[in-house]
Amino acid sequence: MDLSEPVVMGILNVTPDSFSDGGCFIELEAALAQGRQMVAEGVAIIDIGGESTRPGAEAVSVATELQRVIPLIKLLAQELSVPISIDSSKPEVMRAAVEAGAGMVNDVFALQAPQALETVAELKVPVCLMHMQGEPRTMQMSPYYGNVVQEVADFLNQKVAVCLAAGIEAKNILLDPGFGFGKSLQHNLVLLKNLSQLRELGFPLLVGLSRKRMIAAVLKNAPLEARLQGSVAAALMAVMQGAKIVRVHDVKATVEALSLYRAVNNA
Ligand code: 9MG
Repeated sequence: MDLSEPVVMGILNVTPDSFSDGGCFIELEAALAQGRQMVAEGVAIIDIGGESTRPGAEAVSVATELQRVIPLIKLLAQELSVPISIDSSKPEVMRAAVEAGAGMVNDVFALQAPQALETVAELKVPVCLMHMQGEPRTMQMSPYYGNVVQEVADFLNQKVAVCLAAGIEAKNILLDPGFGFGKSLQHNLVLLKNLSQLRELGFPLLVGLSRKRMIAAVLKNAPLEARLQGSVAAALMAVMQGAKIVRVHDVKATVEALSLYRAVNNA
C-alpha cells in the first residue's frame, strides 16, 4: 500500500455489540452494501472485525468469530479493489482471514496471544501492533501511567523488537497508540497532542479516534450521532502530526478532510 499520503481505513464490524456499528452489519447483505459504500466514498482499506473490543466487551469463541467474518471477507475480497484487514487477536482467525483474501492483520493485543506472532510471521502480511493497558473487559477501570507518551512508545518499541526477532519484516509493521484502550480522557488528549513523538519509532502510525468516548467527553457527552465533526477534527490532528492511516466509521467526511489536508500540504 502506498502510504506516501495519509489514507482512510473504514471500520466494518460484524458484531452485535461494537460500541458504534454493533448490530448494523450482522446480515451479510448489509455488510456487503456497507463495504461497497465505503469504496464509493474513497476508503483505502476496510477493517473487518468479528469480536467487539469496546470497554467491557466479553470475549467470543474462535468458531463464532470465524463464522462472522470469513464469508464476508471472501465476498468482499473477490469483488472489491481495496485491501481488507482482519481485526482479530486470534491466530486461527488471522490465518483463515488471510486465506479468504485479507491482506493485513490489525491486532489490538499486539500479537501477544499464543501463536499469534508465529502466525503473522508465516503469513507475511502487514500487521498493526496496538498499545493497550489491560484487556477490554476491565481496561477502563483505573488506567494509570507515569508518562503516557513514553510508556506507549516503550511498549511499541518492545513489540517491534519481538516481531523483528520472530522474522516479521520491518516493512510489514505499523504502530498504533490505542486511543481509548486503558486510557483516561487526559491520557488520550496528551497522547493526541504528542502523537508526532511516536513517529520517531520509525514505523507508519495508524490511529483510531472515530466516535470514541474521548470525543464525546470533550463535546459534553455527545451521543454517537453527534460525534462526526469531533471525529474528523481528531483524525485531522493525527494526520497533521504524521499519522498515515486513520481508522474511521465516517469514510466520506474523513476522505474529504484529508483531501483538503493534501491540497494545502502540496500547495
Ligand atoms: C479494533 N479497534 C478498535 N479501536 C481501534 C484502534 O484505535 N486502533 C486499532 N488498530 N484497532 C482498533
